[in-house]
Amino acid sequence: MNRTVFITGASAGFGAACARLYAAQGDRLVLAARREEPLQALRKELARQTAVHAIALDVRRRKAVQEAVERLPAEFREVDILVNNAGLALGLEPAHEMSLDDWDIMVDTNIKGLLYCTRFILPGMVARNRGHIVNIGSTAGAWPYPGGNVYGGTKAFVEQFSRNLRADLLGKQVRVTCLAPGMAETEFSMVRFKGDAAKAAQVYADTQALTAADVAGIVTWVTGLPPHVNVNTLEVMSINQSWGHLAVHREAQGRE
Ligand code: NDP
Ligand code: 8X3
Repeated sequence: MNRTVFITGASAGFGAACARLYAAQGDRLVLAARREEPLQALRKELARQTAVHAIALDVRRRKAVQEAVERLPAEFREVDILVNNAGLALGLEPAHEMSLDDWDIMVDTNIKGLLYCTRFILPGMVARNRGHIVNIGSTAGAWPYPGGNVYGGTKAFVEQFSRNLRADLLGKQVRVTCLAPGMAETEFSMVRFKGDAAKAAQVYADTQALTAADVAGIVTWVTGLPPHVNVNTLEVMSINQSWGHLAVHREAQGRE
């Protein structure tokens, strides 16, 4: 489609799946993530289909994000679509046991990293009066669960920030969407459980979760709608996932 798409967290999961779908549509790609090896492998794979610029980038580093955007080669400079996807959960312990370092990393990546990418790319979109930002939220931003403490909090931020961007951008042809998926099988749980493959596998055992390709299909769909149509917030789950009832503590259960 000849658009320029900037995808953060493109080395795995949703980001890599989005890259593959946009490449198949003929869009130009800017792919960003920390790990060079998977990023370069993806760049090589997709370079057969489209123009690809890969950047080893930690979105938590404000200056590095600024330089990455300012130094985009001319062909990639006019970003039409920003997929703010880089993010992670770390740990599933209750708040009083969680690592403060892990909380910092989630806030720095899921909130501040997303802000840096937005703030450096958005002015160009406004100047061109053309663009679409897709922020990847989560069902965890709306529905609390034990151990979701700060991760869910960061995703609630993503949803409200997305709405506030819409408020600021009224009158401009720049769209903003918050896509909030539920459980999806990617490297997400391996990261959350710090490489414990057995624990990660349990999350997806005996069920069909969303796939990265499912989520990428939705991202490419919302960005392919007519330019006057803005999907504000979209929550998506596997048919196999739903809400639990509210928890009640009972003395008879002997819980402290
Ligand atoms: P993956 O772990 O498979 O992919 C996460 C991506 O984010 C990787 O490419 C990783 O690359 C990148 N990333 C992490 N930290 C940074 C950083 N500091 N700078 C740049 N890139 C970074 O997970 P998913 O694809 O599942 O997750 C993508 C997004 O979707 C996240 O925001 C996640 O919170 C959200 N999400 C996931 C759900 C799920 O169940 N899987 C459901 C709902 C939302 P690298 O390590 O190379 O930097
Ligand atoms: C990822 C989905 O339910 O593990 O955002 O928080 S969940």
